[in-house]
Amino acid sequence: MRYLLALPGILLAVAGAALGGGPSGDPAHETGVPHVESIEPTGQDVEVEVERIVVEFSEAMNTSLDDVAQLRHGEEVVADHGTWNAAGTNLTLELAEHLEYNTTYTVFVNTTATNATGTLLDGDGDGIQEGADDVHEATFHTARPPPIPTQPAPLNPWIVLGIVLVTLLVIYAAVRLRPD
Ligand SMILES: [Ca+2]
Repeated sequence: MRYLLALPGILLAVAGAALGGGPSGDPAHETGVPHVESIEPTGQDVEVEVERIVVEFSEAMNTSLDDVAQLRHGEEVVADHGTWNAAGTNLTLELAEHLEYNTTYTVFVNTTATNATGTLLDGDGDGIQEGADDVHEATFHTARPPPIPTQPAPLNPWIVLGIVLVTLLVIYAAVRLRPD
């Protein structure tokens, strides 16, 4: 009986070990090979009023390069003005205008991006430098347009006329049938 009572606990312990006991999923990144840490915004329902895209790199980058990252809508490049933080790790793309509703945008980080010492970007973050194949891209989707407030439906003139006629008939009948 004691063993039976202990069984659920043993099963939980075994399941816990199976789920959590493996090696942690984050591959060790080679130091000195830059990769993209994060890109904001991300996900669905991004506000179209978003003013900037921020690309965070794992280390100080060569900030003198042009077009390190671009925001694209299909083949079209969205106009922006790129600025780096003092540490050279964050590239901010200030957008010239609002985005479109319900649209997928892609942030491309060019394979020509290098860190401050000239090492090319490991775009897919697998720790291996693969040259022109090592592109990094991330997508997000903008929110749907807000619903247009619906006007109350105008009254059908035939229904209005019908109501008026019926009312007049009722009044007429009431007057005619009134006992003297
Ligand atoms: Ca790679």
